Amino acid sequence: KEKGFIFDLDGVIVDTAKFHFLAWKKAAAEFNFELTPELNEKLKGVSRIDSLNKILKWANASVTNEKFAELSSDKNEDYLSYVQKMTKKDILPGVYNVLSNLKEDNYPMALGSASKNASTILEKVGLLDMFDSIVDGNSVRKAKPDPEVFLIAAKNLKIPPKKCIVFEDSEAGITAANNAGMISVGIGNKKHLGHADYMFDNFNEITFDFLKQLQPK
Ligand code: B16
Ligand code: MG
Repeated sequence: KEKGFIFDLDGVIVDTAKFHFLAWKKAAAEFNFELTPELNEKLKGVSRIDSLNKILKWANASVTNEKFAELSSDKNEDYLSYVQKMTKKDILPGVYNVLSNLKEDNYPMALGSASKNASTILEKVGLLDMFDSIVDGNSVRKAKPDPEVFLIAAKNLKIPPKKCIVFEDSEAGITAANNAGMISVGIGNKKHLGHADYMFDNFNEITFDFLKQLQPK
């Protein structure tokens, strides 16, 4: 195939942002900081360690290395307790259709996520088999907006970066896709995604014909 498709996870395939929010809110309460939905927006697409560093900065708090590790592991345990309850009902609107159409036509597909829990989540919602490659927080050193995650995905798919299409819901993720020289498709909140090549509210708005005719920039 001449094109490859790369999907972000949180905010594109599933809405796990609400679980990250609940878990970070609980962790932040330990140092008496109230995490608001507005601040939570800034944690989307950001790694676990960078997220905790940001929250501590907002709270003007500092903790020992030991406490830092404990907060981050407690947060993850709490987050995973929500993830355990996920089913295919948690797949965002229109996503299953797009994935299965692309799969039926043998387009190479990869996941490009900052999460270390990506495979667990895909397994829970029954989408693990859809992807030819899973590039996640365990295989990447440089976080979005660095293009590393998407460049590794393209390499694994054996498709040149400029022939890859990236679906992203975060500002840093669209910047990463653009930095990789790929075609960027923003999903969701238009306010933070003005730099995307294309923009949609959700996957119900994306037709298979549109994806087939997409050309490199
Ligand atoms: P974990 P994405 C990101 O996923 C989330 O948007 C972000 O909020 C989270 O902190 C990050 O994954 C790390 O997740 O703690 O599970 O390793 O949007 O890149 O799929
Ligand atoms: Mg995301």
